[in-house]
Amino acid sequence: MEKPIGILLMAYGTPRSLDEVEAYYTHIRRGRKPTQEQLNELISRYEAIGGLSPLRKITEAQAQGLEELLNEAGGGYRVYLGMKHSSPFIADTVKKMAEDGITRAVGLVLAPHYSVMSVGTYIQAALEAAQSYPSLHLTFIKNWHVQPKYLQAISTRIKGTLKRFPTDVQDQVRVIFSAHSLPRRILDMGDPYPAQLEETGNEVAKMVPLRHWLYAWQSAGRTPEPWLGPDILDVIREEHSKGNRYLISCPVGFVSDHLEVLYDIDIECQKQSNELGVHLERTPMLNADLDFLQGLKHIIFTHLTGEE
Ligand code: FEC
Repeated sequence: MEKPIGILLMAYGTPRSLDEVEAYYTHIRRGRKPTQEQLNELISRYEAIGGLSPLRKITEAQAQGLEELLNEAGGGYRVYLGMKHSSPFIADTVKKMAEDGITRAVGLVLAPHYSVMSVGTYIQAALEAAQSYPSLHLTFIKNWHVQPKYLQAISTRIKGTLKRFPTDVQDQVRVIFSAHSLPRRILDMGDPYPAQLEETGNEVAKMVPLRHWLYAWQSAGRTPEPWLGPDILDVIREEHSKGNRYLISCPVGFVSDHLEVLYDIDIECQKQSNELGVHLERTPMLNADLDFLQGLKHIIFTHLTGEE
């Protein structure tokens, strides 16, 4: 029997319990332990969203759903999950693939936009691990921010979210497309990340179609160096000062419900909007919805047939 093609599906990862938060945070900080104050602050954010992030369960459902879709027309594909900051770590998953005898594999990160500091670090972790297994031929999909089914899935969710506003104000609603902020020094490296966020937003805006849309960065790290702006909280305040009272947050840089959406948008941005008297709604995340997973399947098939 022919060996299956392996799909190395890579995701951020999240702690399995509050006891694991310290190790997780230390890993994110590349081995530097957080202070007790930083740790308590992060734990309190997990508590505010119900104790833990749903990210792990959603990522697992995405992997399972994708494997089923890929194998719809017969077997031949096996999806392996590898996480950046929690187990199963990317390196362990690459090892497992090699031990299972996989010789051809495709790496795909569950984040649409490429930055050397985001997707680039996942690819680096996988490539480093793969060096020990020369029989494993591993190639990568670097970005998929304008893949039509992904854009369509976002557009559908914006149309649904617009209906939550009274009919007479729907043409005034402004959509804020956001992605995770990164240190501003990526701009000196000519990083494509900011341009890719705009490409996604502009394409979706054409599809819906939208009259008003803008861009923001969210969830900037708590480090002293400058991060990409404008921050979404400032954008909401700015829109309010211009008299705009109806906003949709569309966090296109993420695909799942998790801390950066459930806390940063649903709690922090919502609190500020309420105080200002702004009506803010958020588009539902793609999670393991079929329309999105069909898009991932398409991206993988296109990559494998060399059409990219
Ligand atoms: O739900 C969860 O448990 C996990 C949510 C989560 C996602 C996520 C995605 C991205 N991050 C990116 C970059 C950075 C950089 C730093 C950083 C720090 C954190 C911390 C937590 C955290 N991130 Fe994250 N990120 C998530 C969670 N992230 C918790 C630590 C506390 C804090 O700063 O809030 C700063 C590292 C440092 O201190 O040196 C940089 C990027 C993404 C989107 C792409 C991707 O998914 O990989 C970029 C989900």
